[in-house]
Amino acid sequence: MDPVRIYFVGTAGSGKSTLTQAFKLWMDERGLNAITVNLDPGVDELGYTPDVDIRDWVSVPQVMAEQGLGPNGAQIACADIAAIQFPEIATVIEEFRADYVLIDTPGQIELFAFREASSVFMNAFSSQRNVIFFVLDPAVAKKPVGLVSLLMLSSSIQFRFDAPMDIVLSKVDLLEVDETQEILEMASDSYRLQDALDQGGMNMHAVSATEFLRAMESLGALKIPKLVSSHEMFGIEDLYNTIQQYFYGGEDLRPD
Ligand SMILES: Nc1nc2c(ncn2[C@@H]2O[C@H](COP(=O)(O)OP(=O)(O)OP(=O)(O)O)[C@@H](O)[C@H]2O)c(=O)[nH]1
Ligand SMILES: [Mg+2]
Repeated sequence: MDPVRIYFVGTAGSGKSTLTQAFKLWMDERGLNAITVNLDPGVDELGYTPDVDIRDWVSVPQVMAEQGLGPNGAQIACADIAAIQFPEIATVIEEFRADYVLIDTPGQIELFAFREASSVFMNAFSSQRNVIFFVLDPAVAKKPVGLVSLLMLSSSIQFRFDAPMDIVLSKVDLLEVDETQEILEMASDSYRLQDALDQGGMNMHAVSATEFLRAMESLGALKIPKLVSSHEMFGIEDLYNTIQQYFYGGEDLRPD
């Protein structure tokens, strides 16, 4: 069967790489055939050894040295160079014949969210079985204004890619139970989010703000986040079950 590609996308430091690693460990322990792919040409220390690493084709330090660019310019140049290499990288990934391809995306989310390279990557494969997990950093998400910004970012990613997407609240081990509960409520209910913004001193009773939040809700940008702690290996099964529902009608394909 065609592999499922699972993209972990989120703002810098939200926990993408740690979750990629934890997911791989979880799958290995259950005899599932998964590989990891690093798509960040600028990362220095990943914390794990990916099976396929974009830095073997193009890397930020190399482009900075060769083209005399600063780190941000080099990131963009790398994305464009990488786009040319993606057919070859996709072939390498497909040669693993894995059932699950876990894809760790760049810390600078705009490289994935806004540049053409990410669509080129997704379309480089022979099948289109993709799922996106948008990772919320609890340090940002626990403030209502921060949460709205993250959900807007997640909507722009949903708008751009034709793939099922779920919201994941990472590092829940760092949150108190009531903080987690509050984020769950705000992220899935525009009235609750509006109240929280009001209490934070934002004038969210303006008609435009109300309409904006309702529009986000009706577009499906507000949904209950999945809770995960990679450090405690918590919530990974829930993500796995979500994937099974999208692609296998809920059937669990774990070996007996
Ligand atoms: N307590 C706790 N910390 C976590 C967890 N997951 C990640 N972290 C920490 O959060 C920090 C960032 O994690 P990364 O996995 O590197 O995040 P990232 O999104 O890959 O970061 P960039 O690639 O730089 O954008 C690290 O210090 C991790 O140890 C978790 O489940 N619990
Ligand atoms: Mg990372």
